[in-house]
This record gives sequence, C-alpha cells and structure tokens, in this order.
Amino acid sequence: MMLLLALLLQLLQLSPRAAAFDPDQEDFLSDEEQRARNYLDYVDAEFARRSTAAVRAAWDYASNITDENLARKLEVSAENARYQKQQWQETIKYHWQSFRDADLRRQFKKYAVLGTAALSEEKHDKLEKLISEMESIYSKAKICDYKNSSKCDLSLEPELVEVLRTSRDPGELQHVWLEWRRVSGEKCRASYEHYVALSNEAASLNNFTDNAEYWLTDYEANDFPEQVDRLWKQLEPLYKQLHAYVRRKLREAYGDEVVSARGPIPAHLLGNMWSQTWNNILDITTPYPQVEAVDVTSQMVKQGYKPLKMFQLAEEFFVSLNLSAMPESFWQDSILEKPTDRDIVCHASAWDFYDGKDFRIKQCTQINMQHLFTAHHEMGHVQYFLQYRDQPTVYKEGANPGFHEAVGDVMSLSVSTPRHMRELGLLDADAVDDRAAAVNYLYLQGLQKIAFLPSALLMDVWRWDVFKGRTASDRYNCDWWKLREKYQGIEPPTDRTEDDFDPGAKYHIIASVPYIRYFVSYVIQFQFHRSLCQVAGQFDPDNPEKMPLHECDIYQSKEAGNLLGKMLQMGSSRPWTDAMQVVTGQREMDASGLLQYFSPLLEWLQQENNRTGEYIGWEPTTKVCVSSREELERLRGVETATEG
Ligand code: X8Z
Ligand code: ZN
Repeated sequence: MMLLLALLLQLLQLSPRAAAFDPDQEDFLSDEEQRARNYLDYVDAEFARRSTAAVRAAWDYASNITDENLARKLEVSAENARYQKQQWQETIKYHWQSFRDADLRRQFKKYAVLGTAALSEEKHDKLEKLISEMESIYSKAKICDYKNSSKCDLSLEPELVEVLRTSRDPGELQHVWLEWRRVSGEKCRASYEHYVALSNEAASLNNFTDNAEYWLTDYEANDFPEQVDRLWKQLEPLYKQLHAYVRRKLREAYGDEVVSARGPIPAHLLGNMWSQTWNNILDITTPYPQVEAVDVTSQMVKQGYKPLKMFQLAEEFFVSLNLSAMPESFWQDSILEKPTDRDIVCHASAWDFYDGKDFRIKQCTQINMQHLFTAHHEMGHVQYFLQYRDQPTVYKEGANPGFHEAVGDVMSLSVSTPRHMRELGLLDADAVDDRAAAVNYLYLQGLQKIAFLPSALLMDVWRWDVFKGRTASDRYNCDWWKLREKYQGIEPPTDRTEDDFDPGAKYHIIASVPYIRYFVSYVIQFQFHRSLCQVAGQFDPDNPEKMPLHECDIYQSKEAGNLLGKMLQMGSSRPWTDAMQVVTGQREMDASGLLQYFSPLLEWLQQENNRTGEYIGWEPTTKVCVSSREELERLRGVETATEG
C-alpha cells in the first residue's frame, strides 16, 4: 500500500513532505530518495551533454572571435538556459532539504540554484552578449607605439606586456599604461553598468540580495569576507615592508621627481599592466645584484625554449608525482601559441569539456619565466579536471575556486627553487648557495606572491561594493582608485576621472570572472606546499632552519602526489574544509604557511628598511579623481589661474 501510494505520488510528480527523522516514514523517505537518485542520474547525464555543447561553442568563440561564432555561442547558451529553467522546476519539487543522504542533499542543493538562467530569455541573452562583447573589445584592442606613432598594431599580449616587462622609460610606460586603458576599459564602461544591473537581477531572482552574495556561495561560509579580511590583516605588515623597499629602489632608479619617499608608488613602474605582480622589476630592485640572477628568462631564450617544451616540462613534473599525464587529444587540440590569422582571447585558460575525454589549454605563450609558471598553473587546472573526471557533473569543480587556482602554483613553488632550476639546466650548476642568494630568491618570490595579495583582494572588494550598490556607477573609477591606494599603496601616473574606467582594463572584470579565488589560492597554496613538503621529507617543522620551506622541491615524491591526488579526486563533493583537511589536517585558511615561507625575507626587509630609515606605509596621493575630463580641465584651469 505504502509502495503504491509512493508510486502514485511519483507519477503525479508530488513528493511527500516527510519529516526527516520520523521512523514511521522511513520507507517513504528512502523511496523518495531512491527516486531522487534516479532523477539525478538522468539530470547529470543531460547536464554533462549540454555542458559539452556549451563549452565547445565557447571554445570556438574564444579561439576565433567572429560574429558567427558569437551567434552560435549565444544560441547554445539560450537553448541551455531554457532547458535549465524547465529542469529546475522539476528539481525543486523534491524535498531535498530533508533527505537523509548527505550526498544527495548536496547535489540537489547545487542543482537548486538556477543562476543566470533565471532571467527572462531576452535578458539572459543580453547579459551573455554584453560579457562576450566586452571580451571581444578587450581581446582585439590595439594601441600605437610610443616612438613610432604610425605603428598602431600593438596588442596586450605579447607587445604591451613586453614593454611593461622591459622598458625603463617612464614616458613609454605611462604611454602604454594610459593607452591600454583608453582602448579597453573606457570602451566597456557603459556595457559594464548594464552588466551589473542584469547580474543583480539574476541574483535576486535566485533569492540572493545581490550578485556579490551569489558569487560568495562557492565558499560555503557566511563570514567569508571577514575570513579574508582577517587573513589580509595578518599579511599586511609583510606587504608594507616589501612596498617600502621597492619604493626606495624605484626612487633610486627613476629619481624622486617620479617616485616620492612617502607617497604611493606610481602604478606604471611596477613591471605589470595592473601592478599585480612585480617580478619584472627584479633587475632594478634586486637585493644582491652581484650574486647570481634568479630570473631564468634569458637562459630559456638562449636555450631555444619553445611553448611546447614548457608544457612538456610541466607535464613531466606532474607525472613525477604519480599524477596524470595529459591525454593525447590535449596536445592535439590545445592552443599553446598565439595564432596570427585570427583574433582570439589571449588570456590564458584551461578547459574541461565535461565528457571525460576532452581537456585543453589556450595560452599565447611567451618564452619567459613567468609564462613557464603560467604553463604549470594552467596544467594544474587540467590535472584537477583529470583527477575528478569520474565525479558526477555537479561535482566537477574545485573544492572551492581557490583550490582550482592553487594546484599548478603549488608545483611552481617547487619548480622555481634554485635547486630545481639547476637540475633543469636553467641556472648555473656551480653557483653558491649562500644567504645572499637565498634572499635574492625569496625576494623574487615575494615580488610575485606578496605583491599580488592586495591587488587580488581589492578586485572583488570593489565588485562587492558595486553589486551591493555601495559604489554607484558615477563612482566606479574613483572608488577603484581609493581601493588601489588603500590596499596596494599605488597611484595612477596621471589624474583620473569618471570618464575613465580602469577596472575594465583587467580581463576578469569585463569577463565576469570573480577574483577572490586568487587571493584564496595565494594563501592556501603555501598551506598545501608546507604539508606536501613534509610528506615528501623535504621540510621538518621542528627544524625549519636546517630545511627551510622555500628550499623544498617535491619533485618525484609519489607520497606528496598521492596525497594531493586524493584531495583533487574529491572535486566539490565535500565542503572545502574537508578537502583541505585531507592534505593539511587543517580546516581553515591560514596565513602561517605563507608567513613561515617568507620569514627570512621579512627579517631581511625589516633590517634593510630600518637601515635606510624608510617610511613604512604611504601618505595620501597627490593625484585627483574627479567626475569628468571636463571637470578636470576646469580644475586645472583654476589651478593655473591661481598660480599665475
Ligand atoms: O587569470 C589567471 C590565470 C588563468 S586562471 C592565467 N591568473 C590571474 C591573472 O592573470 O590575473 C593567474 C594568477 C592571477
Ligand atoms: Zn587559473
């Protein structure tokens, strides 16, 4: 009878609202759960099939930006949104919150969030179109050469990145910095405003207060922004020491007309378009210039490195840990060099096609050390895809997005050690391993890892403010610069206005990719590194002096690889705290890994800044940010008048 009733209810698509722990209802309950399992099997297969189609269309567009490919991508996306909406109606009929099977509850919880498909067809299409068009503007943007104004075919990758990396002419750096913002961000400003409104509307249709709250669901913690804030408080003193030292070195290189003693650092002098990693200014800031150089770019060029070789090296590292090699099709279908016959989205990315077979990377690889690490970074994503390929489709994600970003970087923490670089033949075999060399190495790592932290954090602090309406559209740019100054202690090379849109000159902003994942990654990768090094017998927490964390290289440690693999195989099937526990025994993000790694550098920086009497921190910028260029002209007019 019970069975019959259940069957009837099933036919009617009505699920019994049973109390979870009522023993009399047990059969009833498990019956619904059984039905839910079957339902999930079906949905999962369909979801995978549709994801494959969507990813194929997205790949086709990103690797060949044409109107036809955009139309096709939008078509598939619209069709999927229609399907998802229908399916969602079915999904929410289940009383999944009262299921006793935690895994079933978890999968339903994920499927119960519809996302942007909740929008009307028209608005969904508009939102997709806006993002794709901003990506297209960003990817096709070109500027003219500083010295040769008739040469106007310079793209971000490789030309502008290269100027920022190598030029030491402040005029040229400022030209490239300003021009890039003029042809990318500024052109996206109106679309961005529209994008914010539609994203918020989608979030509210999903019962979130705004899109910021929606984005944060990935982290399964209500206090996540506070957690991140706490981490930053712990890391800020280290950042400020690095900042003060770099400012002095830049002042010595460019003069105090260009770099002041106590102000924020001019953003265009840090070797990177977004001032987010500073490793490219190693040559003019290195602590001990007479000791061997730790940047291996020139060696890579000298030895004729090719993009393929860089990815093969990365693969070999993963395989040495007993992790997976890339499938044959990966090598066939990936794009590892910038094509010359069409426009593509050059920003590096890794792609899971959700069919268990097709995995690719797209990267406009340049031959330099940074791109060697980016190759490992991207392959880290693919390694994660491979490890969780047998999970249900909803679990084919990182434990949280920060985990996904951390995998390849953990490899790079070993690969970049001088010991490993020597084994690769990229550093002199007979160079000395003394304290000065160690400081040089840790300093280079600091320029990449410590410098990055505030820039990663503020990217989403700004967007959370935007989505929450705390930053209105007429404050987009000036609020951006307030945060750049507050967190990073940098300033623009010239005054800015609300006619500019500098956040939009960064890929992840216009492509709608949340950024806090990278902040998380840069913290937890040191937790992973520490634990894996311990397992590999390369780090002894009781004797860090003898075996410092920054010298550890987990290469060829199957123990380390197996432990990491165990975590990767989980995908997002468990809360990230559980995944983290597998590798580290810890259940929270913790800055102590990073602080421990950099402790010899902190000590050195403190001594050095003390010695030269550096001001730690920064006084307010003298640059202004106003409502419009017209207003700026007016102000400047007033200024000249009063001066006159
Ligand atoms: O975007 C990336 C990767 C792809 S997930 C190339 N990264 C961030 C960036 O470039 O801004 C890696 C580190 C930071
Ligand atoms: Zn990544």
